[in-house]
Amino acid sequence: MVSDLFDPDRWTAVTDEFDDVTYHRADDVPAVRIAIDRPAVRNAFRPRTVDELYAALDHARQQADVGAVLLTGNGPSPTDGGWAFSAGGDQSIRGDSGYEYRGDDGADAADGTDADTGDASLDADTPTVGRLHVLEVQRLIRFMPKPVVAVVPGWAVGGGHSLHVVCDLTIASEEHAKFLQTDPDVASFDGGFGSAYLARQIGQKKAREVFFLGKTYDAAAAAEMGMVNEAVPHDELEDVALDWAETMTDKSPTAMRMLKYAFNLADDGMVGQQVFAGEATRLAYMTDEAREGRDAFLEGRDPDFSDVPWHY
Ligand code: S0N
Repeated sequence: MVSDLFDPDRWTAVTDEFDDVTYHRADDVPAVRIAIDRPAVRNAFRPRTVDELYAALDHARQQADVGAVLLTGNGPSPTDGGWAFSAGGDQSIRGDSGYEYRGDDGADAADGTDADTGDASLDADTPTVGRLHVLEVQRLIRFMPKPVVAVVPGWAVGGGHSLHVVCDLTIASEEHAKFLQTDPDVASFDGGFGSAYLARQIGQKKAREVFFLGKTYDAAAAAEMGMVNEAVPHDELEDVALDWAETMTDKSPTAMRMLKYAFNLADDGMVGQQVFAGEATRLAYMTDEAREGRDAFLEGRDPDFSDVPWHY
């Protein structure tokens, strides 16, 4: 079962090759749903989960006919019925230098490869360096040229909280969503988007409160603070999220892309400029002026830009 909130009549699986993530495409909206599928541990992510999230998000990024991504967590928990977006990094496999592949569940596959990675070079005797590669997922969400909506049915905690922060929009369950930063409790700290970008959203005092006091906020409080766009009844969560996707994907793809990068630009420094400028260059390549520059080079002649107006 994917999720009690998931309507199987509206979605088709893109792949069933993942273990920790489900990935579906909507039948009537150009949107995808990517969900962490470890509800028994509040959708905490292990390295495999992060790899699969990255693969699904990167696939969605490259689909020219997909205009919005819904990122969520499946539920409820088979153990106690609890709901979660994600409780962050799986503490049971956190090593001394990060989230290590080695020994993440202690199991090797029958063919001798690591059961969690499928990588023959990573076995229990191979020293590994931990990676915080969830940051690569954060960057993919940040730079993806289409909106990503965090659909929060329950707990968003630690690195799971950071994931919702970096998404373009957040919609949350009125009854079950809870937002909590435990990073300083487990000697972890997201000094990037999870904290600094959160401060952009809710202000410095409130962001410091989230991390320094570690209070739990419900969806209404999180919406009041400005880190959640809307709190909706639990049973309607995914329907409303899909409505949002439909609304956004009816709009101009170019305008949506340029707006996302424009919103990012002020906070992303030279990288933000690079991403925004890359899109400007892509648009410029579509003009007669660019075609003339290219053709003149290929034809070994001087370019003739005399017909190109100097816009004012
Ligand atoms: C989520 C909490 C508050 C839920 O409490 P609740 O409802 O009482 O349920 P529990 O009984 O506690 O949990 C149910 C089962 O789920 C397991 N579980 C929950 N969270 C995790 C987890 N993170 N890892 C492993 N297992 C988890 C419980 O153990 C329980 O299992 P059973 O039934 O077998 O006992 C509560 O569970 C809680 O506080 N969880 C821990 C939250 C936490 O501290 N997360 C880690 C925070 N740190 C990170 O996420 C890493 C940071 C990181 O990735 C990063 C680093 C650098 C830069 C950026 C980042 C980034 O944040 O992205």
